[in-house]
Amino acid sequence: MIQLYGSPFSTCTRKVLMTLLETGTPYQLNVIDFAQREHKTEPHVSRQPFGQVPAIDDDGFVLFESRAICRYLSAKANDALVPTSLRERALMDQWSSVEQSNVSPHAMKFIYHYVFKRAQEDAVLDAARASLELAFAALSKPLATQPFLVGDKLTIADIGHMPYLELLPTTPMQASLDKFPHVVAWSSRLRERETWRKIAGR
Ligand SMILES: N[C@@H](CCC(=O)N[C@@H](CS)C(=O)NCC(=O)O)C(=O)O
Repeated sequence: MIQLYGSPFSTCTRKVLMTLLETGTPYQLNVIDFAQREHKTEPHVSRQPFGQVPAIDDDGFVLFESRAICRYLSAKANDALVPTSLRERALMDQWSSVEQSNVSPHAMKFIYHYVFKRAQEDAVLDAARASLELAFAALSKPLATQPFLVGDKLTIADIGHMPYLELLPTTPMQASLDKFPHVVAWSSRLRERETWRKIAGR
């Protein structure tokens, strides 16, 4: 059985949890206690050299980096969450890169400030808001005509955005999100999936 090392509140762990649930992969979550700094000490740093979560151990095969883990888990499940055609796979990779570069770092500024209470300067939040609005405008284009980022099937690219779509509406970014109805509709569809509701505890 897949051993997952992470925290149920960590955004990156949540991507892996959703992938595990969407693929019906049996797993065991081993909670890494941040308060005890377990993420920065052995045995965790042998699994994840940067002292971060998540990491998995699949029968002795250890893997870290949430997006790589999601790809691996999907591949193990007959690539359930990856499109079959070359061009659709390329589009999935494109939107995953957008999540990694244009969404996650900026969304985390709001999440640090408003959810985890790690204060960010106003200028940092303003810059993050501008970057996120640019990303939401880009995401709106495919979402105007299809339910998911790549056609009509959930892929890893959608899953990657989920932790941010769950938490940003609890911050002042809600006002920005409201300017992008296709993003809001996509977010609602994803947030209502049974798998995500389980992760979010709803
Ligand atoms: N690129 C890594 C990022 C992992 C990451 O930033 N994890 C956070 C929790 S979501 C963490 O462990 N933070 C603690 C730290 O950096 O000390 C991934 O996608 O797995």
